[in-house]
Amino acid sequence: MEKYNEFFVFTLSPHFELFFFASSLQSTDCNHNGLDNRIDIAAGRSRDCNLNFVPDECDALRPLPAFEKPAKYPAGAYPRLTAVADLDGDGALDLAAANSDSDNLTLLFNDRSGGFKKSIFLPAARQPIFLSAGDLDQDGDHDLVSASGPVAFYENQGGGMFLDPLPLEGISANSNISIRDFDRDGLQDLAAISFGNFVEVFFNEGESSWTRAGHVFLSPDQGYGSLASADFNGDGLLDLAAVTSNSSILWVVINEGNRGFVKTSRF
Ligand SMILES: [Ca+2]
Ligand SMILES: [Ca+2]
Ligand SMILES: [Ca+2]
Ligand SMILES: [Ca+2]
Repeated sequence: MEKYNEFFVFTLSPHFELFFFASSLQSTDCNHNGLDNRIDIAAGRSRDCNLNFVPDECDALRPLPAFEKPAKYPAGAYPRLTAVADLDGDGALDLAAANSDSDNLTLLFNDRSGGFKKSIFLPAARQPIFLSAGDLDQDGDHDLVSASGPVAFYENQGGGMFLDPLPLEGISANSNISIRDFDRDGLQDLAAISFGNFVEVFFNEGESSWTRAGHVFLSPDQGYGSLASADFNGDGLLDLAAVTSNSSILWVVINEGNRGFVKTSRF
């Protein structure tokens, strides 16, 4: 399999930002027919196929977004998934990547001028593939968690300085890890797909203590998994959507409260 050892980061052209700035100042009668854009559309004088409240004839005049040439930053061997979070607490989003063949992480701190500072490398647990960011120890900064196989915790000491990986005993994952507060107790929990194709949720009890719950079997199809969390049924509790690489099914796993989850639908 082809390996990559560089990050490519695309940034929007400053001309695009200028365009948005200019467009915010322009008349709301973009086609100059004497009617405000919204009235124009509501009256049926103009069509608005993309529902952006701008007559389609004006959309056609808009330039397409332009991207600068990609910037390249060194990474380790076979970088896999990335996490995006403000790791050094300066208010700008940073990047981290899991390098599965060099057993390390690459950190790229945002230089706040459209680029990133020099790559920093951290030792990692064995063959990290998945990487997520979240404040697992409730001290206000984003920590990192890597998988697959053993799940490891990288404590942010502040300012983007991380401790060496600490295995999270009893937790394994064959997917990305969703870090959210699933039981709404103020502590960030972990959800992942296990090697047996179960959705597992590990509830954070504080002080590096975890309770395993939400043991929901997906299907016999093995393979890397991927999870996303959101409140799909609008009851205020975060639910999960799950897929595995050897299946063509998207599962929705509903959070029933009291740390209970149930598989409800497949697509
Ligand atoms: Ca930052
Ligand atoms: Ca933290
Ligand atoms: Ca929680
Ligand atoms: Ca819900």
